[in-house]
Amino acid sequence: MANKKIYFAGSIRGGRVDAALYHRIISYIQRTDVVLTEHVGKSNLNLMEQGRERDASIYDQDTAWLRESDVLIGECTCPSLGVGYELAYAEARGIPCHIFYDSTKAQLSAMLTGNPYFHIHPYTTEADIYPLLDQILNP
Ligand code: 6IA
Repeated sequence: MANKKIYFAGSIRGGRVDAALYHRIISYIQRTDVVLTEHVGKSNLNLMEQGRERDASIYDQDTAWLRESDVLIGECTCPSLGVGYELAYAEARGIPCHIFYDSTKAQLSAMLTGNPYFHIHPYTTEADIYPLLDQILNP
């Protein structure tokens, strides 16, 4: 299926150490498919809490995008409460979830690795990610 809708999940307030990597993964997916959450890879995000009303609109938009997505792809090397929440939200709605993390830098939560619902892809170099994305996007 061409033009899948991909929900890319990556840390925002959990820390932006991997923001450039998110950007590269998003650009790669966009060569063939649609990324609903392009902003996750942007370098100049405002990370500050902006009040419950602004955050409520972020929550409403993101959960709407999750419900319309075909696949969730999460980069989970940098732990993020929001990404963990999104994974559980997607699982509850039967949306396939693929989790990537650099196993030389991080250990994933047992709440993810212990759940057979999730497709988990530990990698040791960024180059490993792209052929796996090809398989996910063009099964
Ligand atoms: O707990 P975190 O902030 O690390 O959660 C990150 C995840 O939550 C990402 O995968 C996003 O989908 C979602 N998320 C968290 N904050 C935002 C956000 N903030 N905008 C959109 N999605 C978010 C405002 C930044 C902005 C002005 C573009």
